[in-house]
Amino acid sequence: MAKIRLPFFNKKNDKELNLLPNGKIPEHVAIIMDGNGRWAKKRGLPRVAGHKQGMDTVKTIVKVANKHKIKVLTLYAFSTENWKRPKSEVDFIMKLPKEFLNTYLPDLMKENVQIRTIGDDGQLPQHTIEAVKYAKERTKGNTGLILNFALNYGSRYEMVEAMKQLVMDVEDQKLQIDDINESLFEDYLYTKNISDPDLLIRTSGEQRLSNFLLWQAAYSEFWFTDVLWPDFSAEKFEEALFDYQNRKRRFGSI
Ligand code: V07
Repeated sequence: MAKIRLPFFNKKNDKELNLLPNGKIPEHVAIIMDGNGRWAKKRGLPRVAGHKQGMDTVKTIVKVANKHKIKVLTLYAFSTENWKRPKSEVDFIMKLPKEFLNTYLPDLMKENVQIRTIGDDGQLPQHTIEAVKYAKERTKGNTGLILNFALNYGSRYEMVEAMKQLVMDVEDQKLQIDDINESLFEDYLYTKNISDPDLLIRTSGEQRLSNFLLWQAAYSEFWFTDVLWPDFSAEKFEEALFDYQNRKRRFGSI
């Protein structure tokens, strides 16, 4: 059988590493794209310059995910806590979905990428909602990578909303309390019909979940890097995939 070699350079020790030819590739990768503001500050630029550069990194990483036949890529773009930032920064960030789509939607169509979102998108500005809605509509027939943006997403909020809906369905006698189990609960989450993340990456040195996919990441492998999101590269992403290939997952068994 032909050996698939996917070479990349590890800049630290100049040693060439390969993804394992028969190694497993995570079906679902989730990423906390952290360090955009810090990247800008280091260069004497306004924080928003970091967000803009971070947007271009998204496109790079989508290409790599597609190349390795990853099925779902979930990106934490805006959390329910991010509203606490200065209004001018929030306003700028809310224009990024449209800017991203204006630049990249033709490419994403060619690459057969399907755009989805998780989170409470009803609270986003109308222009953001419309840009995202249009992209979801345009790409809904695409069968390649699912590019899933977490927009105004918070995991605790997601679970509380799920619980409210569950209670309503019990009150309406659509459900009985004894019907409630883990699998049914998952049907009430934004991630209904999406497998749990196999690999969760966070950039820029922080090592915490920050209210991202608390339920879904119960058995995820975690991978952290000090690299700031705007500097995150195809090579770094492949380093994370290589690391994942060398882990043993047991899901609680021995
Ligand atoms: C955002 C750029 C990446 C770094 C982290 C925060 C800033 C792409 C999108 C996007 C969202 C939906 C969509 C297409 C693109 C985006 C926000 C922030 C809110 F359909 N990047 N990016 N959305 N950042």
